[in-house]
Amino acid sequence: MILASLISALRSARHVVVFTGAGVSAESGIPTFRDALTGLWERFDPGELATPEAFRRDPALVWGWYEWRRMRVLQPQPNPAHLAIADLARHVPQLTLITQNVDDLHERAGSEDVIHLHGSLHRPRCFACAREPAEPLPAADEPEGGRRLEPPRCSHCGGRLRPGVVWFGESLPVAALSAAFKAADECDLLLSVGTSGVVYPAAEVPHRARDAGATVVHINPQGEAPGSNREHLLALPAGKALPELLHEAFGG
Ligand code: BJW
Ligand code: ZN
Repeated sequence: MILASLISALRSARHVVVFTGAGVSAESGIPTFRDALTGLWERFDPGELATPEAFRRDPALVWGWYEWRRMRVLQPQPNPAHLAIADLARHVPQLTLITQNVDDLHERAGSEDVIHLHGSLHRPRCFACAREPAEPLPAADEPEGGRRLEPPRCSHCGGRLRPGVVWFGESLPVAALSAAFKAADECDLLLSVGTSGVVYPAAEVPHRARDAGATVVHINPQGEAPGSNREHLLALPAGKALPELLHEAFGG
C-alpha cells in the first residue's frame, strides 16, 4: 500500500528525478555490489579490480574480470522497474534519469538521455590517450570470472584499452555530474531506486534534492527508515514498487 500523499506528490510534480543503482537491475539477474551473499564485492576485492592502480599492476586480471561482467550484462533483459521508469517519463512534464549503473538496461527499456555517473561497460577507452576504439568490442564467449585476458591495444597509440567505467579515486564525468546536481537541485520529487547510497559523490544526489525541498522516495527492500519528514521509504523490490506507483498515480 503506497501512501496517498506520495501518489499525489508524483501526480503534481513538474520535474521528477529518478536516481538508480545496482538494485534496479537485480531483478534482471545482474548482481549488485554490496548485497550480502550475492553482491560482487562479497567475492571480489574492489581494491584488486576497481582502481587505476589495480589496472596498472595487473591489466589482464582487471580486463578479464570486466569482460566477464560485460558478457554477463548482454543477455539479461530490462525488468518491470526499468520499463516503469521509461513509462513514467511519458506521464510527467520533465523527467531526468540519473544512473550509477554501467549496464545499458535503461536504454534498452526505452529511456532516453540517461545520465551515467559511473560510465559504461560498453565504452572502453585507451588507458594512455583516452581515445575510444573505432569499432565496438565484439561479443566474446563468456570468460570465466577470474580468467585473465590481455586487453586489446589502442589503434592510435598502442596503449592498452581499459573499461569505460569510473574507478575508485577517479573523477566522475564532469558534464554528467553537473547535470545530475542541477536536476537534483531543481526537481520537486526524486525517486532513489536500488542503491546503498555509500559511494560519493553520487550519493549526494538525493541529499541535494531533499535539502532543496524536494520529496525523496527511497525504493529498496533493505532500506533504512529515513530521518527526515520529506523522505519516505518503500521497502519493496523495485520491480514491484515502481509499476504499482505508476498504476496508482496514472492508472493503466
Ligand atoms: C534492491 C533490489 C531490488 C537489491 N529492488 N533495491 C566522501 C566520503 C567518503 C569517501 C569518499 C567521499 N568522496 C569520495 C570518496 C571516495 C570514493 C567513495 O565514495 N568511497 C566510499 C565507498 C567510501 N569515491 C570515489 O572514489 C569516486 N571518485 C571521486 O570521488 O573522485 C574524486 C576524488 C579523486 C581522488 C581522491 C578522492 C576523491 C568514484 C567512485 C566510483 C565508483 N565506482 C563503482 C564501480 C564502477 C565500475 C564497476 O562496475 O566495476 O560504481 S563502485 C560501485 O558502487 C559501482 C556502483 O555504481 C556504486 C554504487 O553502488 P550501488 O549501485 O549503490 O550498489 P550496491 O550494491 O551498493 O547497493 C544495491 C542496493 O540495491 C542495496 O541497498 C540493496 O538492498 C538494493 N536492492 N535488490 C530495489 N530488487
Ligand atoms: Zn591510445
